[in-house]
Amino acid sequence: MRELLKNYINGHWENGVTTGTSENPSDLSAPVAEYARADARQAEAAILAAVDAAPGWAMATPQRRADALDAAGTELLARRDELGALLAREEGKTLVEAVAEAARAGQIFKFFAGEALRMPGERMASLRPDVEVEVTREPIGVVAVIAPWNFPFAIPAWKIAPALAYGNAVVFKPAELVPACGWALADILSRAGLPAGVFNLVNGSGRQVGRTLVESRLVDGITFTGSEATGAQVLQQAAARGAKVQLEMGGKNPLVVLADADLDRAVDCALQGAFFSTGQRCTASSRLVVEAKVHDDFVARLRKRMGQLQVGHAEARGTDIGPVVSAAQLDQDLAWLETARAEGAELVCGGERLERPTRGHYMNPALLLATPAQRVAREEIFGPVAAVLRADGYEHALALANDTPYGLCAGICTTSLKRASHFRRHAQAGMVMVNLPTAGVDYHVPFGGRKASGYGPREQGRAAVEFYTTLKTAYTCA
Ligand code: TXE
Repeated sequence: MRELLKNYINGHWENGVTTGTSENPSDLSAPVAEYARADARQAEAAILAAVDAAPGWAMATPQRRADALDAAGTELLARRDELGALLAREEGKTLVEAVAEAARAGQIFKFFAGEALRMPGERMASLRPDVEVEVTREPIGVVAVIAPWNFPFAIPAWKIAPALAYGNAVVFKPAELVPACGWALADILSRAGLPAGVFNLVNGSGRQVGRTLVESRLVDGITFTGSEATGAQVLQQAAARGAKVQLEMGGKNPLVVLADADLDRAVDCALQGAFFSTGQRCTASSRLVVEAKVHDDFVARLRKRMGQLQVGHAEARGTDIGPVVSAAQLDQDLAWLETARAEGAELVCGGERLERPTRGHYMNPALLLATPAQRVAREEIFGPVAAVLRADGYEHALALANDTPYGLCAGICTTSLKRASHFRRHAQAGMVMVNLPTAGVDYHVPFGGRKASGYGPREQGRAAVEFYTTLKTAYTCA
């Protein structure tokens, strides 16, 4: 019998109310782990543990916080290969991508270990004589971390690390498809020198565990990444009780390709941005807006490169694109291709379910020629599917790029400094890329979007301080 992966509540490993199995999307005959599923009562116990631990952690010295985060970062980095293999097995991204993500999570903990020592503040002269004003930041208290499945190490890391660095206690709920990665992170944090209750893990359903975290009056802040529909519910419930909330909900990110672009580079950006990580990235380049003069050439070159991609087992050498994460997600991706056909979009290539030596959720990346009003050009698919839109010229391309309810990331491929600068200023997105894929970001700068892509302060980098702290203005008369 394999070890049951347990929940971590108040410094103890606990069984759940039921158990679940975590699947391997590359090989359905080789499940990843059995794990303990918590219910609402256990989620409440984790919240109470965090409430008890929060004041002590808030007053812990910056050095103590930094040391704990540094220890977690060191272990993540040292074990990147093994953790990457676990991530590839459970989520299906390739080994190369998965090892890089495990390392990224380690680097994020290291970054916030440093930030723990740099809690910002200001001291000013008052408008009144003999009075001084001091503006400081304090932790918000108990933070619920509700995470998605597509980056099971990096996204929890960029939420948990700043929460702890700035003195908050955490209750972490991973997505149901990736409980073993969530457990591995908790296992590392359980050895990092945190007092009991400062960090808690509860695996379980969104409806029970997630909802309990969102509705509890004892939770001061909720940081969520996931679908727009769930995000909207989280926002409503959190707002109803006045909790602080931060949401990241995906995108339909345009990559504009102008006629003056280095076309090979543009094709690289599109290939990497749209299809790597099986297209399961909120920053995926899912709308390719191509100037008419190079449209056909670009599509032909991209199609050729797509034909060379190896779709296969996430852990196999030479695999470029791993499987889709789950049966439901694969069905959803294939249903989108039906919608595309019904709407009149033209399938250039791909889009078939694939058989491989092991039974898994394999799919050939798909390229569509679409028009702006079609749903495949407007809604997030979250799979290896990209839609090409034809633009008459730069102004039209910019208008198409901005014609979306989302605003996470926007990219442009051009050799014109003038166009690149104009696009940087006028793209309605939280992040802009020039001659780069829309996916692939640094961890020391803000991450997040506008419009339907996000709500609340930005994540990552120094901007993270905004969500995880609250300001205090103190006046002192000598
Ligand atoms: O997301 P959910 P799912 C998109 C993508 C995908 C779709 C569904 O299109 O096909 O969302 O994926 C928890 N109260 N993205 O079902 O439901 C849930 O358990 C509190 C885009 O995984 O939004 C999980 O931990 N929590 C995306 C987290 O919320 C609840 C990344 C996200 O789950 C809850 C992932 C509730 N009522 C999916 N219901 C991106 N933006 O990158 C669920 N949860």
